[in-house]
Amino acid sequence: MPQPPMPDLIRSLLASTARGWRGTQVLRAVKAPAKQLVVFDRENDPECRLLREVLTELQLDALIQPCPEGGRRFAQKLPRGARLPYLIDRNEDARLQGVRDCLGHLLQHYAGIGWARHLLTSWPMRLSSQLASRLRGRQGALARPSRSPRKPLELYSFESSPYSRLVRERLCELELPWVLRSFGKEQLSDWGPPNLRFSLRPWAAKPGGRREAMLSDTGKAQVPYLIDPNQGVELFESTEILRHLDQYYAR
Ligand SMILES: N[C@@H](CCC(=O)N[C@@H](CS)C(=O)NCC(=O)O)C(=O)O
Repeated sequence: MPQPPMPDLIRSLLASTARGWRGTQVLRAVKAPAKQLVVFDRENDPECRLLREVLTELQLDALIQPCPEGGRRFAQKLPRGARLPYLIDRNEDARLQGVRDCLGHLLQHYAGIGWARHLLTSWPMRLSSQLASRLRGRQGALARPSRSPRKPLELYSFESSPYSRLVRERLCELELPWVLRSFGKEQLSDWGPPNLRFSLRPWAAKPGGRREAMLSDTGKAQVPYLIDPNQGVELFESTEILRHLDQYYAR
């Protein structure tokens, strides 16, 4: 299977390393809200990254509405001058902007640890997230001409996944709405690539977990995994997913 260009992959790996691989492990799988969370997001924005890391760590799904620089598709739905990330939580009738308020809301309402937002938005967090953004350059930051899909796409991903980041960047540049299916590691033996788990024993998915469900549906537990209901396809490999997005949605 063709791999993404090595320099690109290495810079993605370094970006995750700059963040200490936050957004990898599910720290507390919280109860899914009845109504889907909506996040207006820019993939390469340092503050948006801090919010997405917490989505992975709480195993929360969300509809992502990308707002790259120069993009209008979703940005025009925001109130004038609103800051990213921008979170809509219809369960609590809440609209929050900026990472402190968005994180405070998620951590308080879904995990009961609102106080943690001070830690998670402290200057070392912000600085290392800025470094991660620098390492990715302008990827995932600028809008490119695209066709709007009829239905949102669906992507299984966890925040630090170096391969999934490449796909998320393209979704952002093309302003394609997508539902994040949070696929953080559910146990220590999930760490590592799909064919080389960092575990001495034969790997088994966590019973009742998301890897177990994906394995039984598709025969694999791997991300990125894209479902495109508009084209009726389900794809696993990052290079194939990027090709698909360019073919059907880039202008
Ligand atoms: N060749 C694949 C590699 C994908 C890959 O290694 N994904 C890792 C995460 S970055 C994975 O699925 N690990 C197993 C897991 O998380 O359970 C691609 O280009 O998409």
